[in-house]
Amino acid sequence: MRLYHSPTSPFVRKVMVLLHETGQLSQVSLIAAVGTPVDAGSMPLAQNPLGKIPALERDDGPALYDSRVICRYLDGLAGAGLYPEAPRLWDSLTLEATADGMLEAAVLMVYETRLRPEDKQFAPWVDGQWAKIDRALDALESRWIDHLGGALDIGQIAIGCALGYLDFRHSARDWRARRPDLAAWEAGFSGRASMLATQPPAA
Ligand SMILES: N[C@@H](CCC(=O)N[C@@H](CS)C(=O)NCC(=O)O)C(=O)O
Repeated sequence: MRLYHSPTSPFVRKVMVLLHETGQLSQVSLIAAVGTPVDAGSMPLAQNPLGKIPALERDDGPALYDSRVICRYLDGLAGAGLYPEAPRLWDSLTLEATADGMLEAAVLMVYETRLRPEDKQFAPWVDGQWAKIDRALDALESRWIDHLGGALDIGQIAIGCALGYLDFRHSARDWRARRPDLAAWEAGFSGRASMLATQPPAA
């Protein structure tokens, strides 16, 4: 299998962490891909018409995207059980959706400041994206700590990658303030071998 990859993409990181955790790294070759919504660059447009990474090429079927689909596929291949039985499954998937929503907002904030000319940037829009992340962080602190402390699942992997991306791109926002339990969970989770091996390069 071939994974279109960038070391700075938090969505790619979800897939990489899952590959580490399920012992499948040797099954996948990494293909570097770079691009943005305004310049597709080397993004895998033939594999993913949305022009986004990650995308996973398989020998026996069409390429898979997005990170949620790829993670579930790879978990199934390994029989790893990172998607528990219902009803816990619904919590795991909601946690993953929360992490992905945080990441989408966080990536859009980066695009707004990096890709849009300064005179066209719209601060209320950026603030609105951060407000989504801020509410999600509050929900994690108040409602999800028990789940995060349970057996490893896709929800934890996704949240670990989302918090890592906030540290990577939005550290000045100090997400840990007012969230001691989430900060303590992250301190432990970020020490896993899979998380250490997939840290983004220094910004
Ligand atoms: N929902 C997608 C999001 C993927 C995504 O937004 N990836 C970014 C890199 S972090 C990307 O490819 N951006 C290029 C673009 O939007 O054109 C997933 O989970 O895979």
